Amino acid sequence: MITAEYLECVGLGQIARKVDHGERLSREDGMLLYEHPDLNAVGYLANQVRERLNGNLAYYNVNQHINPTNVCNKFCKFCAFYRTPRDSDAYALTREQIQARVREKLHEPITEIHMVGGVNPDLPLEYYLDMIRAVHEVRPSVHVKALTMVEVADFAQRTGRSVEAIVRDLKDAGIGSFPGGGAEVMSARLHRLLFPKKIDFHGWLECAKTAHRLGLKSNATMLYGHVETTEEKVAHLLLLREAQDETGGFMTFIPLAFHPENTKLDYLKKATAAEDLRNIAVARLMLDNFPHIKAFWIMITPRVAQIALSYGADDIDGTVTTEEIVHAAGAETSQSLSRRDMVTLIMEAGREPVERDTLYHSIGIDALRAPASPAPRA
Ligand code: V47
Repeated sequence: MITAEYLECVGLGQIARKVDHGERLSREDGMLLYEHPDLNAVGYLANQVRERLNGNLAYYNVNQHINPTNVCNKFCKFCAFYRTPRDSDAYALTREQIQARVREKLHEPITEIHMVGGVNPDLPLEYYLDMIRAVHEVRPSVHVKALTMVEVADFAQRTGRSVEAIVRDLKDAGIGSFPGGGAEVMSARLHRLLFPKKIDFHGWLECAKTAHRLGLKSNATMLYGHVETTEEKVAHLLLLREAQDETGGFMTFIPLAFHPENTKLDYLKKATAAEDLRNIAVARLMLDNFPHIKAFWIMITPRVAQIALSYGADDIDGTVTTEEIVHAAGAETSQSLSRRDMVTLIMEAGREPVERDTLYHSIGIDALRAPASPAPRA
């Protein structure tokens, strides 16, 4: 058992006291939490915050992923999904194809459609506005969580209009919120090295804060397990915490484990489960103003996501149907799970499943809580 004496003994006494009193942790605390040899002690502290904020609840949703295009002009070194227009498997879905994808799943109780893809210079803003309208024509009440700040900034740049005007257009078309991707790790060094064609973190934060001021919520991610340093990860968390102090518009933080296969960084090894848990735990402790921390089962496997529910996470994302971006980079998890699987995963981890919508409103009492077969292994 981890006791106050033990935490004192291993040099975590001061952080434990801050956690106990709900005090904000410093940059130095973040560094120590990342580098401390006892992951379980770090997880124990994160679990205290997790249970204070979210009790025994663990959230999931029923969602569908649609990637409108794989053509991208950003050429990020960590990405295996993008294609150039000349590649034989390059695509951009038409409005009819998008509607067909939505129609295919109409029998499923999907509440969210998650739409991200490449930054395709041939697709104008109007394509995306129409894409959102097209989804709602088929499924009027679904929440469309779409695009990232990278696309928003790109539209502003291409059209010569303000970020605010672009966000207003997207809102008028029916966008519900923004997913978290695009900032990767907020470091000028990593920006130069891995994704120099994308907006830098100043631009990403400005777009996110603009969206929040216009009443749209968003998520935030951090891509870890490549060539980032601990200092860079702690700085990323602090920048997000500062932005959240200003706007309160972030819903959840999602650490994303880098998958190297088919990328320009394919010589790197995939992050270990211990690193996955560490990133979740440190995020929970540092991001004291984020209501939720998500363990995205697709990235870290359902098994590690279950453990993460005791290391700071209170959300495991959704049924997903059908993930393509990380699977292009060698993810071995399945591309979707059923609603029953999500409930079983959470219950096996000793938590209480809550189906949520994108904005974390709970969707009734879960009728699926009866015991079921064991959760899937991959
Ligand atoms: O920004 C790209 C990441 C992100 C790889 O908001 C990779 O609920 C690992 O943002 N290995 C896009 N990661 C996905 C994203 C997301 C995912 C799930 C939920 C939410 C949410 C948002 O995917 C990109 C990038 O960081 N990514 N390639 C790769 N090889």
